[in-house]
Parts: sequence; structure tokens; C-alpha cells
Amino acid sequence: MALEQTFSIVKPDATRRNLTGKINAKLEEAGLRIVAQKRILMTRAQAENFYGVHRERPFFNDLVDFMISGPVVVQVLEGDNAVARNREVMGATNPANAAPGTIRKEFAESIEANSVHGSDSLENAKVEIAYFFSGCEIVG
Ligand code: IDP
Ligand code: MG
Repeated sequence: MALEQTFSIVKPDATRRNLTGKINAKLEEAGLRIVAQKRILMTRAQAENFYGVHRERPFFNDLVDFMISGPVVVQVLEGDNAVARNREVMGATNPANAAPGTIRKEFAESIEANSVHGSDSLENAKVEIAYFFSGCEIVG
């Protein structure tokens, strides 16, 4: 088992409904340790750059509007196989397809307002962590 760090976001639909604690409990129950966390309001430029790989997708503008519609909680999660483990506890992108007990199955409102982001690879995790956190903000 490899000890990894991954990047997570509690999205605006979840902060609006005061679900940060419930989501954090799910992450911790899955064996993930929250080693950095802060609540921010993303700028449009930050959100556009963060989701840059989706720029050509039809939902891109709506997604950016959604991500800046309220505060988000950005996090660094640490644990054995943290990238895959977090994707597992998050559940499928579309909550209709998410497995029982996952964050998106329990909390997501829609395929867009799906409560959490999680890095999809170790390589992207490193880029995404560095985008929002400096080294001294991460305390493992
Ligand atoms: P992921 O968050 O499960 O990795 P991605 O395909 O990377 O899913 O999409 C990024 C985000 O874009 C999703 O979490 C969701 O908020 C939004 N999104 C993805 N597909 C759609 C769609 O078909 N309609 C609207 N929003 C979408
Ligand atoms: Mg993704």
C-alpha cells in the first residue's frame, strides 16, 4: 500500500446545505486523513483554470458558474491509496449511478451539483494540491 495525498473539494451545493462535517466524517471513516483544509470563494479565473480540461465540454460555463456560486472547502487528504480510496467514497459523477453509502449517493443534488471533487490520478493530485496549498499549509 502506498501512502498518497489527493486533492478534494466540498462543493458549493454542500457548503450551502451545511454538509461539510458530514462529508468530512465519510472521508475519515474511509481511512482518509484531512491534512490541510480551508474555506474559500473561488474566483472565476481560478475555477476556469482548475477545470481547464473540460473547457470544450457543453457544461463548462455552467460548471464554472456553479463552482463560484458559494464557498468551497478545499482539502488535502492523506492515506493508503488515497486517490483511489477517495474516488471510491465519493461515488460516481452522476449520483443516479453512485453506489449506496457513497458521498454523492447520499448528498449530491445532480450530476453538476454533486457535492465533492476528487483528483482522478496521483499526477493530477500533485498539480491540484499545489494550485491551492503551499507546503507549509499541509500538516501530515
Ligand atoms: P468527476 O468530478 O467525477 O471527476 P468529471 O467528468 O471530471 O467528473 O467532471 C467534473 C465535474 O463537472 C463533475 O464533478 C460535475 O460537477 C460536472 N459535470 C460532469 N459531467 C457533467 C454533465 O454532463 N452535466 C453537468 N455537469 C457535469
Ligand atoms: Mg474529474
